[in-house]
Amino acid sequence: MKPRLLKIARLPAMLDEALHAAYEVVEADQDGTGVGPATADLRAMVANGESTVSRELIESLPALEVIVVFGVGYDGVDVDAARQRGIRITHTPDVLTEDVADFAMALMLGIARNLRVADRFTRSGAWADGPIAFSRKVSRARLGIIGLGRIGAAIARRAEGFDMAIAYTGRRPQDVAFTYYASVVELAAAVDFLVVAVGGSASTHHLVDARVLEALGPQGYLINVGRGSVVDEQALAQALAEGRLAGAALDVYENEPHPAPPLLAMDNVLLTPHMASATWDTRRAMSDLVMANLDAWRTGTDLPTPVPH
Ligand code: NAP
Ligand code: 8YV
Repeated sequence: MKPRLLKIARLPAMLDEALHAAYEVVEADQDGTGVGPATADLRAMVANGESTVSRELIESLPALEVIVVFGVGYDGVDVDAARQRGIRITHTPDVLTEDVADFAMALMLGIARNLRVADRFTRSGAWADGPIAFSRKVSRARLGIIGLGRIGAAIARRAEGFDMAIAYTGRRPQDVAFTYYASVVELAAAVDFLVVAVGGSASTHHLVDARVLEALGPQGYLINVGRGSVVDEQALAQALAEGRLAGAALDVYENEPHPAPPLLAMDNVLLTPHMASATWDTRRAMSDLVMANLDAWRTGTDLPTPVPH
């Protein structure tokens, strides 16, 4: 008989198929609601970067042994509650790094070179009345990265190819050639493009607030491929509306799938639907890693990618 597994995420069909082949899959909402009463034998759960695995949900699953996250960010999981129960957590680091870094560059180029407006300008025929307005140069500009981890470092490597002057912030300086700023405000004041590559946590909540946006200034651009919770979206919308920021390109939001409504009407804002890792290659690799972690859990071998302690 197949073991039962709780799935609280929308997953690619290729992963759904693999899960259904090996497990009896019990589906619930992204926060685990709707799981139903038969939870006593649910020993494994599959979630994603957008799922909420609360203490309450964990406590409602007496047999739970492992939480397997399809995604590198696991800020939705109550890690303390899981650890107190000895429940292990896995995620999918590394395999998505290149795609997310590529996408950060795409967002930066897209907003600076006005691709949204340019596409509309070309399609509408407005071009016949004269050339499009000038846009902003990216090569040789100053780039600030919040969170020089796997993805942040991959963004830096790409930006080196654009001859950008690279600076970063994090909880501590690293042994790298880039300029370190201990505070996000200082970093923002020193750059043209500020990229969020840090995950969600209590310590990163609203790290980019009104003060940081003020420091980035009317010529500055904000790009977010990290987590929506890192940016105060209301303050961002206000700064953009008042011309205190040049533009923003966002892949993640505080309240997904609903970007703050004022952002939707702004031409100097590029919005994408949390898709930075969504290529066939990467989603296949993430799916394989989810299955590898589940297989290891079932056979009692070392989990390939447990979350760090
Ligand atoms: P990572 O290697 O753990 O990098 C995160 C970095 O953030 C670390 O280097 C850490 O550096 C820094 N950091 C942590 N707390 C901080 C704080 N309070 N202030 C400043 N910096 C802090 O993780 P990753 O693989 O690069 O992934 C990063 C995040 O990207 C994920 O957690 C996820 O939220 C997001 N992501 C988004 C997408 C998407 O679809 N848009 C896809 C994948 C990942 P220090 O330890 O030196 O502080
Ligand atoms: C995914 C992510 O979009 O890895 C993460 O942390 O946010 C993304 O790769 C997500 O986990 C899948 O829904």
